[in-house]
Amino acid sequence: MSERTLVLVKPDGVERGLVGEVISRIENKGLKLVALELKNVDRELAEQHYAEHDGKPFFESLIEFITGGPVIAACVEGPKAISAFRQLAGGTDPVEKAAPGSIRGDYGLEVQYNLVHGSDSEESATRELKLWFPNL
Ligand code: DAT
Ligand code: MG
Repeated sequence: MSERTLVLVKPDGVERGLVGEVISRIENKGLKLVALELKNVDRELAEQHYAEHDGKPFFESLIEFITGGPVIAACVEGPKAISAFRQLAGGTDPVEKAAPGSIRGDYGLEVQYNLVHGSDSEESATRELKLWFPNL
């Protein structure tokens, strides 16, 4: 069964020129790109995207970060696409949690600057894809 997930290359990844690297890893895994867009994120989209984190100590800083420069948004499809991309990304903290060989493990140091986002469940993927790609 094929499923779809939302992938973002966050502003740090775009700024550092890691878009091609992330897309290569997605394609090398065998996942397919269904939609791809460079986008400036406004505060409303950022707050909706990260609604589950509203009220946490890092929320304001996270919103400023994600609205601070363009991101790449992609709809990625394949068997188990949601967990497949979470595995490619690695754990949230690039040093403490992400294994070497993962995107965050190979390229990240700080939790806020962890380069990529991937939906964490079917419910999140459906909700996030509607937010980022309303016409898909
Ligand atoms: P993930 O992106 O792995 O799904 P998450 O949903 O728990 O992680 O958090 C969303 C983002 O918020 C995460 O990619 C980076 C930031 N973040 C999470 N925990 C943080 C913390 N303790 N301090 C600063 N930023 C944090
Ligand atoms: Mg998350």
